[in-house]
Amino acid sequence: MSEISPLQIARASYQPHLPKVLAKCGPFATAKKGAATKSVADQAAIKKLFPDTYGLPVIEFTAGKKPAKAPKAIKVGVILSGGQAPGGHNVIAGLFDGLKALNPKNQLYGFLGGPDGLINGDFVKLDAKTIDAYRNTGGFDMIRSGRTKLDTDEKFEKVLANCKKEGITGIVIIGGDDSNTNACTLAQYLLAKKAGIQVIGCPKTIDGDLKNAWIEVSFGFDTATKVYSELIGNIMRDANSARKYWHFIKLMGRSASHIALECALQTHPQACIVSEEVEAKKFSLAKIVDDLTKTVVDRAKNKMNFGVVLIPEGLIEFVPEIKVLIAELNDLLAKSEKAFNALDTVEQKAAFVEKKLSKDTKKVFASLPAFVKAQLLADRDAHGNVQVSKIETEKLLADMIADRIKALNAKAEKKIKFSAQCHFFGYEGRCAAPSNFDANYCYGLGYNASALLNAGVTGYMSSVRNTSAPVEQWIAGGIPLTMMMNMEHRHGKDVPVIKKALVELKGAPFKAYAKVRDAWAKGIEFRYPGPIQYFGPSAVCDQPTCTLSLEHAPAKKK
Ligand code: FBP
Repeated sequence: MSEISPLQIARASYQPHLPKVLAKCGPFATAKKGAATKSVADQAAIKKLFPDTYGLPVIEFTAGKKPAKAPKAIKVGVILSGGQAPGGHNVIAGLFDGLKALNPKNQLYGFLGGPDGLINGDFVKLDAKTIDAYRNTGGFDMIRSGRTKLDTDEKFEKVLANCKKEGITGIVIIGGDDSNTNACTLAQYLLAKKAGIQVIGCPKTIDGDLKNAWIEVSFGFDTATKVYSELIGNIMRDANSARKYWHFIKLMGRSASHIALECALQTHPQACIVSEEVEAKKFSLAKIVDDLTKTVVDRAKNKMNFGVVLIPEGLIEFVPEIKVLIAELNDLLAKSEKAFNALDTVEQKAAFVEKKLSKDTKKVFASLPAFVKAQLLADRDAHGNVQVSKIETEKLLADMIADRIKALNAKAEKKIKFSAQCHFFGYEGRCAAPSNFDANYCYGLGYNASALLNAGVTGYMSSVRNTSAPVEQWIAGGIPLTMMMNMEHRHGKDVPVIKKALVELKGAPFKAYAKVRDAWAKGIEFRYPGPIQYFGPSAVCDQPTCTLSLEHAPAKKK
């Protein structure tokens, strides 16, 4: 094991707080069941696909008593699925502690490398020593993660066989919307097979797009946005000190702009593009560049040749004409894969696709700089989609603005100075040591999963709610996975999936930003959140995100 830093040593002894009911009754809390539920949309189709798990009630844990005799010992498997998010280890630690509180003989199996571990039967038995080494640490390195989908009967059969072999009767899947969609399908499959194996999901993703009326936030969002906001604040100080650069900062978030918006609310940049607004208002790339150029020019008139622009990673796919271009390219590359891959240079590849694109799209493609063309033509992900994190949107915008300024300067007497620096913040935040919020939230989600297993239910997502209040007031329970599902058209087929939560233009976080953005564009209203604090006054250490506070602000008394 490598040397442990002083902070890690101090942090290892942090005991996360649990929602009151779990702190008091442990995993023996009573599962109070509400009324039957329905899916967010497409009820008939979802009911047909999930006959055994559709309509399950919402669960809220209330006081319960430890039985005189410990429940029968069980074996449970856990996987981490998808992109890393701060707090994953604490979910496992909470689950481990909950299982041991139920019966010290309970065993937790960590399946390695995500879903692949479950499919291939590749696991480690997690013991107290291993768990202790990872408490309150970032990363997923305890059992690693993977992006393989658990989506076919063939894979489910292998999972079932591996569980049967080991005598595992519970599976906890820690993942995002896709992984929890798969958890829902697996739960239905195992019920139909009368396998006696429960499946519980836990909401993970820094992107913050796995949320709804019942799941207030996915874990990792709090820590990751705090890390990015610290870095953005540092850059703002630098920008305001040197007064010579415009910084273009792309922020992770595969589709939704929650991360960029949260960071904007924390730091007050000159501009933050919100992809959902771009799509709703059909802003073209030219319009986005024109608006940003105007901000640059207006500030230059006031001798402010500096500023900060935040750009969500998924932007490119929300710009209408580029969306069409990407769709055409995806189709084309899927159909002509062999011929395309046989070409050696990017120029040859670009010429090849240009011949096959529709008239308008060809113009759009031709207007893009060579490096973006190359990135758009690069390898697709496992699902045949362009990998947005590899497209340098920040550089694209900076270059296009530079061209506009050059054209203006050619005609103007007084020249505008414009010099850009580009950044991409993503991986920097995904494995940070979890903030107190994420440390508590994740531990609670894991511990709560053990209570759901004890309650004998399957097809649920572990839920900890009321999270903008102090931890003691958090509410523990379970939400039926089918409740979050709807039908979506993906890769030519209608499939059941958990509905992704994009930024809502009528939602409080976007409205809060829209109200102040013009003032931020003109002035120097930077806010410096500083680094995450793990020890110290609660006002500094336990701040929830602006997004959570705004979305779940307690109703004002009239
Ligand atoms: P999840 O949705 O799996 O949590 O992953 C989110 C994310 O961090 C995105 O923000 C980003 O686009 C993507 O993962 C990057 O994926 P990879 O780790 O495969 O490069």
